[in-house]
Amino acid sequence: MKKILVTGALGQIGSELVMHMRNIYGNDNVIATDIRRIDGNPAVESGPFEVLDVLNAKKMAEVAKKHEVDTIVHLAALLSAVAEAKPVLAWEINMGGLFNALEVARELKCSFFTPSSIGAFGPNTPKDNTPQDTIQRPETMYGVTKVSGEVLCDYYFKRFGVDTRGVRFPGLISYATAPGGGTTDYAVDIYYKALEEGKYTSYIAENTYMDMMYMPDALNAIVTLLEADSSKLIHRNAFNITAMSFEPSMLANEIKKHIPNFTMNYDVDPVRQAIANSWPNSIDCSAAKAEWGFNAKYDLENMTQDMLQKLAKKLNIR
Ligand code: AKB
Repeated sequence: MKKILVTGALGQIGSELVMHMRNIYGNDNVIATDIRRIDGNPAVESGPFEVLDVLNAKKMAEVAKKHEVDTIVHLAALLSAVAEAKPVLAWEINMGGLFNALEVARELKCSFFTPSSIGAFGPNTPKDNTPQDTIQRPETMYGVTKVSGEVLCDYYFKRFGVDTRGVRFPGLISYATAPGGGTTDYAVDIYYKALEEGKYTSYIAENTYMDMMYMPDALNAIVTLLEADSSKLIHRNAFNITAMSFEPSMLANEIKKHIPNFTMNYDVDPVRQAIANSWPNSIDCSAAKAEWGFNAKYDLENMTQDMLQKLAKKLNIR
């Protein structure tokens, strides 16, 4: 039986992952933690919740021991655009938090999952069909922490036998919880603005392709990798995974099929555009497919249909 501690549980991935895993493993077996408590949040109300700052190593160990966890899903981190604005804080949180979580996993012999990102690649990485094993010299602090995190997780596996696993997430799109401070966030914002105002100004330029994935596929990927047979894993930290790659106008055209009057224009943000330019156009996820059966169900078409339907309901828009 798994008993799972989740850090950053009220963030974009965490708030949905906690509910997804509580459905699978039982409410009491998923311990949600975050730096702040948000009363009324389903992840807070439907099972155990603890306030936990990931920089507080002592408290992290205490919470893990108290709940006798055997698995840690470490999500707390700053995303790319915020990390670029606050690089020192990003290093502290992304690396300090990861180190503390790995140490708890080592002490308590826990399995461990933490996400990496397409941000772990850089301008001299092959841009199309980016291989699983390739050049990783990112030029953002976010990317630096993601590559360092991958290497550190591999180290904990080889040196201490901690069962560390991870994926390089593309931009994640969901209707439940908004992302905060990422480069790919435009692909979420656009749905809100399309429904609320019928128009959107993209801060990412035309012809900028990035990989994306709908949240249900991301949640399935985490659970499938955590459950995967260890002996089949050649790679660990971290697997390329993706569901689709598009540029902003392709997303706008898909939305127009449902909201014909929707219009889009561009006001490019140089900081986020530079980050996007340094990332791949599309990544190759054949290693994830071969080693643990990764499979994405949603493409641009069925994701857009589902997003608009669910978001309209959430925003009370007919
Ligand atoms: C971001 O844009 O920072 C994230 C990511 C791709 O890691 N969504």
